[in-house]
Amino acid sequence: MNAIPQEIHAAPRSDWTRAEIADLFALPFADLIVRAQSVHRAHFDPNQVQVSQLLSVKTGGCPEDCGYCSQSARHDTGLKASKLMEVEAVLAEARAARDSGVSRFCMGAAWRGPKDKDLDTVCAMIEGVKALGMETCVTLGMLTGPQAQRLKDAGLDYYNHNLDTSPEYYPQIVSTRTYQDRLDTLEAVRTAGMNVCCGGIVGMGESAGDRVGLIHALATLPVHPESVPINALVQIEGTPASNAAPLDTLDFVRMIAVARITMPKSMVRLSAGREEMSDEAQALCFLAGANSIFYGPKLLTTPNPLADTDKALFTRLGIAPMPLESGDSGPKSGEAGY
Ligand code: SAM
Ligand code: DTB
Ligand code: SF4
Repeated sequence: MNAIPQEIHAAPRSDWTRAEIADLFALPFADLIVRAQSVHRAHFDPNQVQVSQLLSVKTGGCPEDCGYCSQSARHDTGLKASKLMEVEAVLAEARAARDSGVSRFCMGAAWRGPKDKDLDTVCAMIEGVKALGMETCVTLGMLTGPQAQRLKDAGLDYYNHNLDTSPEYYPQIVSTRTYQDRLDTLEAVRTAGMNVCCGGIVGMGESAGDRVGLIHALATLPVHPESVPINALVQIEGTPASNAAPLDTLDFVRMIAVARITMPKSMVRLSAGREEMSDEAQALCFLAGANSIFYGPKLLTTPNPLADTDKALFTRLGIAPMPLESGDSGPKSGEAGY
């Protein structure tokens, strides 16, 4: 425990070793949590949580084979596929989200990567959401450099693209794109000057070493992602990953804590999986340094806690939604929001 005083104010490092990260995971639970909370308090208001809302703007029928995903055309999940939404329909959803106090609107599309024609439509969505005064995030699959630049020019604040798991376990989960493809997309997003949102999933049957490997891959990126979503697998019937043993909640909390310690200035998002978590489990995640959630009744295709449930949780815990200027970037409106 003597490492805390020097560590808490330390600048972010990109030279973490796997051994150091494994040592963090191996700490007694209380030592790990107090260390994560100390780092968290050095960089953030511990009683504020950023809230974003998700919308699937193009659902299902995806050619990729990601083993966890409801939207892959290769898995029989019973999901109804739909075409890219009209811009006006998306803006109506964004307006409703803004009016309920949401500050960042995240749009997802079930593509391997966007076609140039579709990118025109997504750019119009981004411009429209920006005009509503919200931050924007999209997740559209793989990007080329010029595609990333187009999104930046449309005013995009964040691009979400996850590494999902360790480089070693990854081939067991996805075969249609490589880990290097994902790193290349992340580099294109960085080069275009956008904020990176990048994390992964826990609970897909990975080993403890794979969790170390995912954190290592994220924390040794040249610049840490501004936003790190940690997803607990939402088990979808018909997907290969749904056969994995259920995730131990305390292992999930450890993942959040190690992400917080290794990427001290990043927003760590308690992402998918909250629907199955108790208030107490979520409170432990916040204690471990999570400071962002998805808000609203749906993630992309699966349920999320209802807004009133989250408001009650925040009240129980004395948590306030993070005002825009306290977050990782974006417009400085000064408004607090859900
Ligand atoms: N199609 C794009 C892509 O994969 O690059 C964007 C959308 S994709 C659904 C975004 C991320 O959601 C995935 O990379 C994965 O990390 C997460 N995700 C998808 N299905 C999930 C599930 N069942 N449980 C937890 N996380 C999931
Ligand atoms: C991320 O890491 N998690 C979100 C967001 N980025 C796009 C998606 C979670 C999806 C959960 C399963 C579903 O709703 O289909
Ligand atoms: Fe397609 Fe994205 Fe789902 Fe993979 S995670 S199958 S790329 S929608």
